[in-house]
Amino acid sequence: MKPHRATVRRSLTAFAFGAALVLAGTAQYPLSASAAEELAPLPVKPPAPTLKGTPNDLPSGPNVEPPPEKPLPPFQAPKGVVNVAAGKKATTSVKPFTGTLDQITDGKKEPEDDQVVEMRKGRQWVQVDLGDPFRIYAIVIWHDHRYLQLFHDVIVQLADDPDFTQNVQTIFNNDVDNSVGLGIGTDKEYFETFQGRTFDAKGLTARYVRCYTAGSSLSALNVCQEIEVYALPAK
Ligand SMILES: [Ca+2]
Repeated sequence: MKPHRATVRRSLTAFAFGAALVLAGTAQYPLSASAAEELAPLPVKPPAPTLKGTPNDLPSGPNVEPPPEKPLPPFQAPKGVVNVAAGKKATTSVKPFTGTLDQITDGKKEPEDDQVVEMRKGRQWVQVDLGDPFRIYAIVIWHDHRYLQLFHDVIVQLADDPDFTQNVQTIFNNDVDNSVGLGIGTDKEYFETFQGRTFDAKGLTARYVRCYTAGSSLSALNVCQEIEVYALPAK
């Protein structure tokens, strides 16, 4: 008995669909990066560079990156990421004595004295509550680019709770002697320019972002101008 014409058509359709799946399967990995998450330069609006110039006696050493001679190339992140930290609530380990907490996420990071939030010396942190969990690809932090300097014990962490006890993930740590007590860091100290510093968060999901510092090569005080968090909604 001959198969009904509709049955043949269905079989052919099923075969074609199956073949398409096989083809898609073989190309899955290159496609997932380019189609699902096509990369684009991070949409950062950098501030103006400082006019104060480069000092002659900059610190150096095996754990110090030399200052960049030209602007760094833009960080590549999935197309569509936005700064989800803009206008969000910031908190600090100690009340700032200069500036206010809303300045951490107000979008302003020019090399001007009234755009730097200052806290007392010691190990301090600045934290942003994104309000919801996000898939975070990049965190850009400007501590203080008025003067070229190294910030000590820079540790950038993500977590699910404001006390940093749940799902804590460290994405940068240059505390090489574990003076902060969060583990030995293997990242280098870096000179901060007008580009701030971009930390690769690799698409990790979190609601809270925290950054520690313990002074800089110029001052024992702790400072922060802006924290930007480029992310997509959590899946
Ligand atoms: Ca600011």
